[in-house]
Amino acid sequence: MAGFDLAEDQDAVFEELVATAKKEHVDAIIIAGDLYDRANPSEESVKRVNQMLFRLNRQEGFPLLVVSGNHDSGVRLGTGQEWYAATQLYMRTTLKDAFSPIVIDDTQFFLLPYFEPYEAREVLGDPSLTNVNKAMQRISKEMVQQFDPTKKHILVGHFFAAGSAHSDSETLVNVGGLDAVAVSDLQPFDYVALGHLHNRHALDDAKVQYAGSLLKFSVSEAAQEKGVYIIDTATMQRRFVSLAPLHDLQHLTGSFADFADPTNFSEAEKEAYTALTLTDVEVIPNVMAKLRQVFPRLIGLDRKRHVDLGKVVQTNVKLAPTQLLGEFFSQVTGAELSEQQLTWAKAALTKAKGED
Ligand SMILES: [Mn+2]
Repeated sequence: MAGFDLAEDQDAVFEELVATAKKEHVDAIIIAGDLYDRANPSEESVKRVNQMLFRLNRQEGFPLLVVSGNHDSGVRLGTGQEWYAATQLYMRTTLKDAFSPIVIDDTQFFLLPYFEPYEAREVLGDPSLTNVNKAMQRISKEMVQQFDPTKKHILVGHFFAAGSAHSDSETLVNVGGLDAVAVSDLQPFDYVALGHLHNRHALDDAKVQYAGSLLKFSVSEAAQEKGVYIIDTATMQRRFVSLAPLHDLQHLTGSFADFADPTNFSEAEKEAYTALTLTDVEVIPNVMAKLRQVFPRLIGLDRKRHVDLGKVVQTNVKLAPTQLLGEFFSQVTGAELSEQQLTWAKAALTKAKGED
């Protein structure tokens, strides 16, 4: 993220996840994709993911229910899934394998990896499945036929779910060009555990839940609380358990003087991945280097826009250009032009006149 390697953060949150799973005595762990952020991940990433799966499944003894996401290569990830199943590492990476449920105790788990509409047309032999929503209606029907009425039924998926009301209008479910599954089509299941969106609050539904990412991966996620959901299959009630990151991700707004003074911040704040918005209007030489002395994990820096064009009032256009500029500047920023700024303005004006 922003050039920072998140390996130690991932390892730390993974340890918390393991501790939580042991403390809660979970019977299985769902991983709803993505496992990687690209189809061809680095050797280091492959090694790390394999170690995590090995730890959870072989060392801690948890059954795992895994589907691939849109960033994963289903083919690469799925290599070996037949023999992983021998130790209850259940992995599904292609649509055709999604229809036979995994049974653990009182529950049937339907593992549906990320899929494209063309796969649904191929696998189900139905050319009318032109988008993910239509495909999901059909997939859901197929899965319902596999329902054992004496068991609970959980769908594990990786897709964009939208709205709570189903509409026949395709435009409604293809928001922003994203093929979305209507939540109403998921109602046959007792619970739907989804991967894909980083925000666990992306959808508000009684039985459809995004887990959200384990870490904050962008400034837009700064306010989100990350963690895991514990599902009780007897009641289908879910409970969120937050996992604290090794380094938080924060977005702060203030003056350079405030940020440059390390005594204004706690150790945790200084160690956090930090995006700063400066309220200053002046040029600050070497600003990044200076702020990195306080916030070594600086991931972004911008300026608060002071200009408020709504404040511009009628102005006497017969004023000299520099006077006019000075008036405009003070109206929109609330500050006077400095000597330096006035010099720059004059130089620019001279140059512009010369070019005429
Ligand atoms: Mn995804």
